[in-house]
Amino acid sequence: MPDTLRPNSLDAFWMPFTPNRAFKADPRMVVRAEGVHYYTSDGRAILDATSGLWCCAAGHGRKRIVEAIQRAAAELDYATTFNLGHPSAFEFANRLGEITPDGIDRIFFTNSGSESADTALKIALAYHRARGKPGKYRLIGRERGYHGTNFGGISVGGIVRNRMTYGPMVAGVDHLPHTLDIARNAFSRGEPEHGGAEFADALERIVALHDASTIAAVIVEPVAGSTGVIVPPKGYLKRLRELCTRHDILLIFDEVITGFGRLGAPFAAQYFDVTPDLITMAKAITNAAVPMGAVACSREIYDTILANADTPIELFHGYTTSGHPLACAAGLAALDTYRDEKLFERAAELAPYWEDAIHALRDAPHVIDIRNLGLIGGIELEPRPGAATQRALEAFRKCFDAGVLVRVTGDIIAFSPPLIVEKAQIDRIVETVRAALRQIA
Ligand code: PXG
Repeated sequence: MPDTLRPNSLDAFWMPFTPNRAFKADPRMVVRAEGVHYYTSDGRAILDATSGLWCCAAGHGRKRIVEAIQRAAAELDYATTFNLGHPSAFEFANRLGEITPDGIDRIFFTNSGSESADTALKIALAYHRARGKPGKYRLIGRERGYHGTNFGGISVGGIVRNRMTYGPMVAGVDHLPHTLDIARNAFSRGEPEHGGAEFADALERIVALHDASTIAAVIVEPVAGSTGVIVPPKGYLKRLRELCTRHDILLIFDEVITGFGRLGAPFAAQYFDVTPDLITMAKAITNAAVPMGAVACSREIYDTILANADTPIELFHGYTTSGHPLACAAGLAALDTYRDEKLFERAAELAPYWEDAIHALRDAPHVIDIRNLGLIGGIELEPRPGAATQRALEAFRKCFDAGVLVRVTGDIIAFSPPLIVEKAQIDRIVETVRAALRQIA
């Protein structure tokens, strides 16, 4: 690394979800990005097979978005949205409402996926209270769910390491079983065949245990990303929707990963033709050029909370930078980019090629399952005896050294290439992973 690019010390920055000691002993630095590539401090191009962190859907360094941010910063650097307005926040909410499912178009702005998850849970509770049903307070998540790192999100989330350190979680939470069933569904192409109804029917058991009159909401990722790409079995989400409706329980889709074209439709809700009551989003909402998140709510929820408020402020919730002008400008430019370049359609067209490409790794060493949907892929490796997660970590390093950035979680290699990826680049990702798997023990 040239000296000019090496910070004096790597100690001060406490890196998130990173083995700090290992990283700082052997750092990987990127200093520039454009299109589907990062460029390292030593001048190498790295093909980004993860869209940053599932977020740069249109690829990196998009001029239209950069210029929109520059203009916004020069014109209105900041304005609160507490009891004061600025046009781009309203405009962006309207534009988001044009691509969300019909009627799910009341938009609350946050700054991240974690804040979106907690916001959605709070809105669900406020809704039932506004309807005179404050007894509906339980929140139902799912094993292996990821809804960010705030207390609400880790409570409904299902990742033990994200929870066990942090003491009592939010009270009144229960969990559905996760839907990964490698024994029956290994190497499924797209939605797995087995288990849809039975995994969803687990909600009936939770209802039988607690009674529906105590349950506010169910929150799930339509496709679980962080815990290694878990694609819902056929019929699962439809059945979950039916059960929630039957029991007067709100259904929240956490679309922080699946939103903005990842599956070839604006949201997973449209892809699966299942309409939740609330949708959380973040990441690609601005192509990740400025941090932002949002929660889209049904009109029924918004109208009920507004109509029944007993104080002028209807919802006691919000963030200093909710609807920040730079984020709104980036978001509007991102939506223009997605629309004009037809990137959601492009993802849908590329999905079969992507599916064939990653399933070609079935015979590569250590592979015990391959999962895919839209432009998402996951390859599960057999854990090395006594050293779980090591194989995937080594594969990650080999791929990076060979110029391809993948993401690993446990013993799973996860992919979410930018929606602008070319077929030849998909081939390169797959061949790089194959070579990496051949090199590791
Ligand atoms: N919900 C879902 C479904 C997510 O995937 C969040 C909420 C939280 O978003 P913020 O913006 O607060 O990070 C996420 C985040 C990974 C990985 O490796 C995925 C996420 C974050 C970090 C790593 O898969 N998703």
